[in-house]
Formats: sequence, structure tokens, C-alpha cells
Amino acid sequence: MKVFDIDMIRKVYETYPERIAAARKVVGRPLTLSEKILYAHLWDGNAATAFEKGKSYVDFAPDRVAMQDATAQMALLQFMQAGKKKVAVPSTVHCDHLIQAKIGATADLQRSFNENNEVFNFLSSISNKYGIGFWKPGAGIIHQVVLENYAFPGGMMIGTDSHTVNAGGLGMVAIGVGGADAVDVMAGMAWELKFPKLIGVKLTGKLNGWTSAKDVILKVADILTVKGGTGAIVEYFGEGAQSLSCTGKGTICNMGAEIGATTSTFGYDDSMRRYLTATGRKEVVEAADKIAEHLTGDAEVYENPATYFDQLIEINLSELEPHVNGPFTPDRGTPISKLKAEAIANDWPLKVEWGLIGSCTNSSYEDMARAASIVEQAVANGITPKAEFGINPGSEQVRYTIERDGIIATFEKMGTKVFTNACGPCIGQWDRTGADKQEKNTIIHSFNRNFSKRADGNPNTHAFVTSPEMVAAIAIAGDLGFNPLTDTLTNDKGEQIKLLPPQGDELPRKGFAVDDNGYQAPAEDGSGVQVAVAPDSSRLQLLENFPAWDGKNIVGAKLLIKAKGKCTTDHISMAGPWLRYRGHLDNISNNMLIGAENAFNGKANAVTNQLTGEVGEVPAVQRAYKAAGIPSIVVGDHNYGEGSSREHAAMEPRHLGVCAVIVKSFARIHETNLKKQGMLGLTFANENDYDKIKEDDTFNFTDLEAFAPGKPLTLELVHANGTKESILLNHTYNDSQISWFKAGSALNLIKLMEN
Ligand code: MIC
Ligand code: SF4
Repeated sequence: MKVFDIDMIRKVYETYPERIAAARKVVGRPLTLSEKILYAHLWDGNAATAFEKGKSYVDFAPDRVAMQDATAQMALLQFMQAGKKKVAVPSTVHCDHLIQAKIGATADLQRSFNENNEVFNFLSSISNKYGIGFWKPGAGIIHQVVLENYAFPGGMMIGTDSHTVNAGGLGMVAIGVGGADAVDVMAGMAWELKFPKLIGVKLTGKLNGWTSAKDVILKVADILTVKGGTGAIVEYFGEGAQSLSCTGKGTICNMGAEIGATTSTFGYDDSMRRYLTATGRKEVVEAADKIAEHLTGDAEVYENPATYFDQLIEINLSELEPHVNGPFTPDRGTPISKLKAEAIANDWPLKVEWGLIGSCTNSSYEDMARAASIVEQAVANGITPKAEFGINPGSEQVRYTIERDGIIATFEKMGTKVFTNACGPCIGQWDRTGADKQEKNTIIHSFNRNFSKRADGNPNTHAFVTSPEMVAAIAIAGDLGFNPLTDTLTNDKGEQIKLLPPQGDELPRKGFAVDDNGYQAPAEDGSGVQVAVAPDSSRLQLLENFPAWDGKNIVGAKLLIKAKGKCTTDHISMAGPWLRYRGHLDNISNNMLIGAENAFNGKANAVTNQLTGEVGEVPAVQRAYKAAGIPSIVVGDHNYGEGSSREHAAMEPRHLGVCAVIVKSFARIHETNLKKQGMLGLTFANENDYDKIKEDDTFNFTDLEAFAPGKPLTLELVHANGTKESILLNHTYNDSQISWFKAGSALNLIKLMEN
């Protein structure tokens, strides 16, 4: 098979020496890898000034764009409006989110075709039209497919999925964005990002026994928490980093999304050479080797990291214990030796009902091989697994190869369900029998997110995140308190069996193999391709322009909801059953904020309609405000919009007439998504002002007419008893972002410029 876009890669590498030299000159000190990649991808070419980390807005020129089916619909509906003939950079669409796991791969895939044909046809034809590579349903999970085919050391890409960051495992700066950002790049425009801060993670020692790459990121998440990486690139280095496999690096970078990091990356090394070679990309190795010195951080940086990184973490892999994170949040880390006590103290159900291996984070050949080695031992020793088991291979190439190598057969000996090469249960695409009973229960998986209701829709499912091999061991034991390092299992003869640590090849000895990888190349000239959207479709809807701002202060706004505590994009625009409406803005808006907890009554999806005094569902109440022509605001807590890149979480409130989202702090992608869609995304200058917001207040923006960069806005709260008070709201809008607000959205502005 030919290497995708090798000419583009060579071209990028050609410019590297000169770009790095220019960067060195302006920065005036040794450079980290992250800085090298960023400075090598400036929209304006060679660096003329040094940027201020965490402050400067910078225009970049990413090398490629990736989109998955659930976000590509909205991204491409927007791209259609940009008036372009073809995408300006290599771009791909991957069908992976819309396939529900129930019976097993073949039947599930067929069911998905029956149910989603309209959407798949739309994505296939629009990809064909605009020169976008299309990966069919069943081809694999976007990030594994990108790692296997497209990622290259030193490259920069953006993708409409928060786990785009996986490609850092191959030394990229790969960043998750909303669809509107992807539209910019595909339309041949610059892509803007605040120059990130840098967190260094020095890895010493070497993994051993039961510990795996997943434990590095589980530990980092525990240290940094779900917002500790916000606005930063995490750069891993040290002898420990070099000892990790390339897909292991991908695992670490992937789950960096869970600490809010802009992305994570590793310097080019032998593990990457091995992986590129095994996946048929020797040419990339040859090209990268010529500029290898530029594809990693400078030696001085790694010798004195404290001088060059804004924050430094050190982890000794030799001493790292396997971790299990959760429930309900990926940053609650517990080392395995303490898990039993912690579970008992917190009343987490000890009985484990399901073990699931897969997701973009952990679905490589190595992951499957190591987990299978545990299963093999259980089978060989007559141990009957206590929990049910399911796997989702990351790509057809991984699936085909693990089938050839007997790994699937091993899983099947234990009654494992082999689901499609797709996201499946990781995004609520799991028809789990009995989930509707909402029983309190425990599941364990190798995914990256474990927010409430995420996998099966049941708020009482306690989901724990760990490595594939630990999933296997704990699911076999059926006991969250089981520590495979110290405990034994009883077999069918009543003997005590101690499992040996996992083993598995990093890469298949006989090489990867695949029959049909599921790729569809676009037409050379797609101008004649028709893209049809049926006017009565419930799945797809052409977009209409959001109205431009009328230039006046927004006054008389009502509070739609004051959300309390964790409010992720899953709470704002739930996935699972709602994924079917991702291409239909009005229909998906019926899930707006239905998962958020109302601070005034502690309930989800129950807010008071201030026009009638009656309690109603959030989308219905908002539709009533919209019908009455009354603007509204949403108030939230810390790290609002954590998680997904789905811009629906910003477009839905925009579509239904919410004008501002005011919170203690935002997650990066969501804040940008709000800006792009012409919303006001603001933060309390004084965090405690959150408490001043009453349910029946009326809100007036008193100086929006003077909206300007760096200048806080004033919000007047008019309480029901007639008293008034004003609070200050901070924002991070620069001039061009303010012009998106004024135009009604960033896309409106592109259209204005086109005409
Ligand atoms: C996720 O893991 O939450 C998703 C589903 O992949 C999202 C994208 C989406 O909502 O479509 C993400 O991570 O960005
Ligand atoms: Fe798919 Fe889950 Fe990865 Fe999101 S985190 S891309 S849903 S596998």
C-alpha cells in the first residue's frame, strides 16, 4: 500500500531546518519539541518574534485534518457553506461513533448500516465531492486509524474529536477542535490557538510486571486533575519515555485529553521507527531520519527541564503501580494496592459486572496481546470468569492481525463478545441488557472517560478506568478488590492460582495484515458529485445563518439554568442515543443541558420557566423563552464543557437563543466553540459571584456595546425584589473573535469575506 501524503510530509520536513533556525534566533534559548513543532507550523512562515506562552494568539498552518462521523456531519455542513471546491489540506472522515455494540461485530455493523445509512451516504458523498479520504464503518476508530496511516513525527494536525491528541504517540502536535475550526483549515485559512504553556513529564526507569503505559497517564491525571493541563502541551521525555512502545505513547497522549491538555507529545525515537516500519511507512522513517535532531527537544532542555518547562513532573516507571481511576471522573486515581480499601470505604459495588477493552486509547495490537495473555492463563488454569467481557479492536488492521495470530480465539474461549472496530460502549453506543433498571453496579474498562451515564446511560453504573491487562484480571476475578499482584483466584479444582504478569508483543511478529482496510479514496474531480440532504430528514438539516449581533447591549435576559458541579459536554449535549441527531441541529437541541444539575433544586432537566413559574425540561423552557423573544443565560461551575470537542454543545444554546454562558472556568475546546458560534463565553471575575445569581434574576449587559479585548464586561443582576447589583465578567476574546460575535458566528464572517 502506498504511504498517504508522503509528498506533503517531505515538504514539511524540507522547511524544518530553516524554520527551526528562525525560531532559535527569536526565542534565544534551547527549544522543547513542542516549541519546535509549533514554530515550524506558523502561518506566516519563519518566526519573526517570540510568542508569549499562555498569552499570544498565534496563527498556525496545520498539515492535516481528521473528523469522525459524529462531528464530521456538523463540520461538513458548515464547510458546504464556505463556498470552496476542495479541502485545502489532506483531510479524512472516519465512521466509528455511530455503531452500537450489542450482539457482535457482524450483526452490529449491519444494524448500524440499516439505521445510519442516510448519514453514512451523506458523509461518503460529501467526502468524495470535496477531496476527503473516507474510512467506512468498521474500518476502525479514528485515532488508531490516524496513528496507523497518517500521523508523522513533527507534524501538526487538528481533528474534530478531543482525542485527536493520540497522534502525539508518533511525535505530532495533534489537537482536538470543534468543527468550525476544522472548517477554517479545510477552507485554506489560518488556524488560531493561544500559544500553549509547557508541562514537562520526565519518565525514568522502565515499566515492569503489571504496570503499563496506561498507568503513566492514570497517574498524571491523578496529579494534574481534569483541569490541570488546560492551555498546556504536555511533553514526555527521558529514558523511560524511550522505553515505551509507540502505541503505548499514543495511549498516554490520548488520555491527556482528560487533564484538559491542549495536546501531549513525545520526541522521535526508535519505537516510532519500529511502528512506522511495521505499518508500511519506511519512507516516513527515511525522511524523518534526515532531520531527526529537529524532531525531538534539545538536549539542554531535557538535561535542565526545570528551566524550560512551566511545570515539571517526574515519574519513575520502575516504581509505578498499576492504577484504577474512577468512578465518575478520570482523575480520581487509586493504586491497585489501595483499591479494595477505597472501594469499601466509599461503598463502591465490589462485584464487577463487565470488563471492556478497547476505545481509541487502548485498542492496539500490544493492548490486545497483553490482555489476551491474562485470559489465556485463566483458561489454561480452569478459572471461570466472573464478569462478562467485550472487546473493540481499534482498526480492521488490528482486528485482522489479532484474528490471524489467535488472539481473538483466546478471548472467545472465555465467551468474550468481539464488537465492531469502533467506539461502541465508550460513547454510550452499547445496548446493555438491563441498564434501564438503573441498578447500582460496577464495570471496568480501558477507555478514557467514565463520566456518569457515559457507557450505558445508567447514572448508577460505577465505571473504572484501567489498563487492558488489569481489566482482564479484574473482570476474570469479578471483584474490584482483586489485586493480581498479590491475590490468587480459585480454579474449578479448588486450587489457588496466581496470575503471572501480562506479556505481549509490541508489534506483530509476522507483520500487520489486512484484507480490506475500509478506505475509500475521493474522486480526483468531485465537482459533479451531488450531496443530497432530504428536507424532511430527521437526521440531517442544512444550516441557516445565526443572526448577527444588533450592536446593542443585551438586556432583560432570564436564567435558563445555573449548573452545579461537573458539567461536561456529555451533560450539555449527551451522546449515546442522541448521536443520531448530530447532523440535525434542531432535533439535537432537544438534549440541551438535560444532564446538568440545577443548582436550585439539585435535579437534572428540571428548571423553572420564569415566564410561567412552572418547572419544565431545560430544552422546552428555553424554546419558550425563544418563542417569547427573551434572551437567556447559562451559568456554570469550574471546567465547564470538559470532555468532548462536540460543537453541538455550543450550537444548541446558540440555536435556541441563549446569548451567554457564564462560568467559573472553561475547558479549552468548548470555550473556543462558543466563540466560533457567536456566543458570549465569559468567566466570573470574582468566582464567588456565582453565588449571587438567583433563579429569578433578570440580567442586563451594560457595556457590551464597548466589547473590546482585555476589558471585562459588566453584568447587572436585577433581583426579584427590585434590588440591583453589578458584577464583572472576564473574557479572552481578541479582535477577530469579537468580530465573530458581531457577525453572529465565525462562519458568517467567512461567508462575508467570500462574497
Ligand atoms: C468522546 O469521546 O466524548 C467523543 C464522542 O469522541 C467526542 C466527540 C463527539 O462528541 O463526537 C470527543 O471526545 O471529542
Ligand atoms: Fe471514540 Fe471513545 Fe475514543 Fe471518543 S474516547 S473517539 S468515543 S473511542
